[in-house]
Amino acid sequence: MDEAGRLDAPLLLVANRLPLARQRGVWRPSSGGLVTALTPVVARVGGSWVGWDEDAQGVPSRVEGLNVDLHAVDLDPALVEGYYHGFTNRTLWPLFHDLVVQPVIDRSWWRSYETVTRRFADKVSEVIAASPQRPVVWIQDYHLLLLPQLLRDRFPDLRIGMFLHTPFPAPELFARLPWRESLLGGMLAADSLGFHTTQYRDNFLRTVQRIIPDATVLGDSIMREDGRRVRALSHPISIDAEDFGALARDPATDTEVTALREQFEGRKVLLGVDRLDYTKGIRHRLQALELLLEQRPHLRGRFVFVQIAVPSRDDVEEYRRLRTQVETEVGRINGRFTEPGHDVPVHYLHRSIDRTRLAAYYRIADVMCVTPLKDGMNLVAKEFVTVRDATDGDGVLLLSEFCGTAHEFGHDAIRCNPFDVEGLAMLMERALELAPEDRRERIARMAQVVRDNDVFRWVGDELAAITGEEHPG
Ligand code: ADQ
Repeated sequence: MDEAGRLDAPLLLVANRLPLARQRGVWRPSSGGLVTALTPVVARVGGSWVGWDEDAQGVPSRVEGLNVDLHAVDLDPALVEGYYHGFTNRTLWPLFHDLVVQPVIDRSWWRSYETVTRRFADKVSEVIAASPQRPVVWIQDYHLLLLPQLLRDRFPDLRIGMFLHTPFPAPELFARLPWRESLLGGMLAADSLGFHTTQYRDNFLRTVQRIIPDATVLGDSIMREDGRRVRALSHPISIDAEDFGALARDPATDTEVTALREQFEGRKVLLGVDRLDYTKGIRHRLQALELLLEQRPHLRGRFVFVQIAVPSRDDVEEYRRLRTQVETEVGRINGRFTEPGHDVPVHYLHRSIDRTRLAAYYRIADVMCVTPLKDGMNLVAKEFVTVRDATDGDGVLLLSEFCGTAHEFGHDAIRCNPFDVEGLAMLMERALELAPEDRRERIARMAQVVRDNDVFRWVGDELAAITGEEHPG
């Protein structure tokens, strides 16, 4: 990399999906944590992106708003069933999130996972063959843990990095996977492995020590029998803070803010913004809210709770069940606590919203509730403090201690244990009553952390590690 952080070779990103959605026949960039993080990166760095798309044949090679060449991996529905709806979403995802639901072990899903990885390796090999210069390959996430090994077999000198967007679990949890050696072996063929926190990185290193006897762990490096050295590093992912600040101050956001303030006039606003995923703790949050309304009658009618839930993985049984449970709970709370002639206490939006509206919701929230049971990082918390710091400097972040963001924000957020529903209800009340001066100081400090560690720092650190140029510390 040169001094401006530019690579000496083209970047080839590999992720489960292409960052695309087709709306009314038009291809657009999609939303979600991984895409939110990588879009500003590709805007600066460019390169190619290999990923799966349901409509692989129809994917264009470029899409407006995305500065990458797109290469679609075509998978037939039976493979998607085993690989995506099965192994990644029902085995790895719950296992990597500390079993907040029980992972399912199914050998046919594993075979699909292996087959899909070969398909990815074929597509990546095609792109490499067509590239005038050998690219740097950067693989994203738990869908592709086996891919480094397949690529290393084909291109021994390829520079390969991998970043895990989820937590990495403790060794005794990882050990439950019947394919634990293969998965670790797949990962260890990369040159560098990135994790959100030192805790996940240390879990990984301990897992390697326990499961791969020929690997020697020295500090943050793993020495392989063939003499290769693999780095395992903590690189917390982040957002484009400058861009979010500008969005917060945009006149279009002001217009949305005015409308929302009118809608909720006279009431405080508690806000939740999540993918509709069982890891995000939405049910515990609603239960805490119900308890608060039950035990603190004087607060009724004085606040509203807004839950924005992006539809997610609705082909998977556990996610369909979660949706029904959440909607039942919202209905029950509103049924119990709505006074005739008055607004409901819970507003529930099951949809994706555009960035301007999202920023407007962040701006009107008195308390942002980010209470996952387990979350690799959580970008919503970072977006919230950035938006507020760029505007009125006010607001409170109620933050689960079980997400990566909690490691960075320390006690400037109101930290909670979301499993303790009663305690969560008490902290919601405390957050509603926090003194203005205290609120402002906390927001300012958290926003500073995000500014100092934005997404460009993350990508710079990741790419430097892959190319072997990272600076210590
Ligand atoms: P996610 O689980 O998707 O990401 P998160 O980090 O919170 O979780 O990112 C969600 C993104 O989607 C945010 O940028 C947010 O603004 C956006 N979003 C949420 N609700 C929305 C809505 N209703 N409409 C539109 N946009 C919405 C995974 C991991 C995380 C990790 C990221 C990045 O689970 O732990 O932080 O990847 O590594």
